[in-house]
Amino acid sequence: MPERHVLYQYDACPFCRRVRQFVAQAGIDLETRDTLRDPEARRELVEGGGRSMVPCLRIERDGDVQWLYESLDIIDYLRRYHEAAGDGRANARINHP
Ligand SMILES: N[C@@H](CCC(=O)N[C@@H](CS)C(=O)NCC(=O)O)C(=O)O
Repeated sequence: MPERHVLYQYDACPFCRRVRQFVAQAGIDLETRDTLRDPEARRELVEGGGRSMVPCLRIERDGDVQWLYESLDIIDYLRRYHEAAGDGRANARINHP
């Protein structure tokens, strides 16, 4: 069963940039929400994940929702997921902020 992933982030955040760069290099198609420009996105993040910290990956699987914080954990998760799915260039390297 495929998962649905949404990245909560904003442009100026270096940790978000690190995740966005990995996603771009890996050729992963990922929906994003900007928590600075979009108050609704920020509310979803705080209510769902419990913190306003970004980046945060919302993972939906079989109706269950998990909120994953920490840029390196998000990259690791996406890498493994897309490697297992056999798509993307999931071995792309990580840039440090
Ligand atoms: N260790 C975290 C650091 C994330 C972080 O510090 N994010 C900042 C923005 S650059 C933030 O969201 N600060 C506000 C908050 O914690 O609510 C990571 O690697 O993702």
